[in-house]
Amino acid sequence: MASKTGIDQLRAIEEQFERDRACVVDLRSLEDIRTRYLSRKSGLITTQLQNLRELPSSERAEFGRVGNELKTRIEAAIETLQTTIAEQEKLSTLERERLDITLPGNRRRIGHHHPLTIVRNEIEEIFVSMGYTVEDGPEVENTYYNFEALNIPAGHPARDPKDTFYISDDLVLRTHTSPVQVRTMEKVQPPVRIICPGKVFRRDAADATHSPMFHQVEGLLVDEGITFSDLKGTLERFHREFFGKGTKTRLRPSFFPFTEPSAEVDVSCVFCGAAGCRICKNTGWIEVMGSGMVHPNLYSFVKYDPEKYTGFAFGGGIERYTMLKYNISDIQSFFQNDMRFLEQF
Ligand code: 2U9
Repeated sequence: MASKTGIDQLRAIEEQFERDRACVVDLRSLEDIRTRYLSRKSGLITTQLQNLRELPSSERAEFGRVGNELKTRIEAAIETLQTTIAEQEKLSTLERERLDITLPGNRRRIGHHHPLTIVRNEIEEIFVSMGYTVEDGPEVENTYYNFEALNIPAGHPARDPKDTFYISDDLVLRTHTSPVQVRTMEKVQPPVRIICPGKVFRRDAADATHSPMFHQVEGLLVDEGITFSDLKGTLERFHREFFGKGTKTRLRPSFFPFTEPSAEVDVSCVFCGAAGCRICKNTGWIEVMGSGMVHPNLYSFVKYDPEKYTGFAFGGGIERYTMLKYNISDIQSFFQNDMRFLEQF
């Protein structure tokens, strides 16, 4: 019969183990009791079994059997707990990270170009295909470039402060993109073939056809032997590309300080095909641009030889071209940022 005390101690360890295992809640606390009972050096079972040698030989066999059975039960219980807790932890991780794949996704709104940008790009592409480059310049401009060098001297009615935003006596918000052409001509000798799109500013009250800021595109071609028919051919080609093959272009005499002769430019009505409608006021024609041969006075400002070179220029509003292309009746729609309008493009 084994020593009562040794066996009792094993029973006490077993009872303690039962209490401890009821408190195990996760893999960490499980590891704690594994160490507490089974650690090679200091585990309660291990140290008990090491006492075997100190027992009288008659008790050793039973103590060893009972102790080893207890060790096996504790190992098995810890293994079972390990499997159960690992399974529970896996389930709770899955629950925590559960995805509801039936939820609708977050739809990304894909950005797109503003209608004015679409038309500006299209105009640029057409002129680039004809050998033009696109030039840019300051929106706050010196009166020299905005007026003087364009044959609009001091005192000219076109400089009236009721039409122009003056920042100081000699600084304005540019009223056209023509200063970009002057700046380019100062830098390069002919041949020059450029278009200048960009913002311009005029003191106009906002209504369906006017805005104090709008966009212009102006063009300039200077070389030897350039004639009025080159101007007409260029504008005809541009309008056919922009509005469609059947579009006709017509020039009517006009006046601008920077061109001589000057001409208003009409296209055959894009709405009725020149049959006559409300938009073209039954004329069959719609005015889209101004144009002319570069005034010889301008060449002296940029040191071009007026005996050697001639050139043509033209200018139109990008808003106007966009309104005609997309049948938009109010220029203010471009600036109101109403998604119901913008999403159509
Ligand atoms: C240089 C020489 C000549 C540009 C031109 C026009 C005629 C014209 C208006 C049309 C409608 C502006 O948007 S609008 O209000 N433009 O009528 N512009 S010729 O002539 C130039 C430009 C630069 C050096």
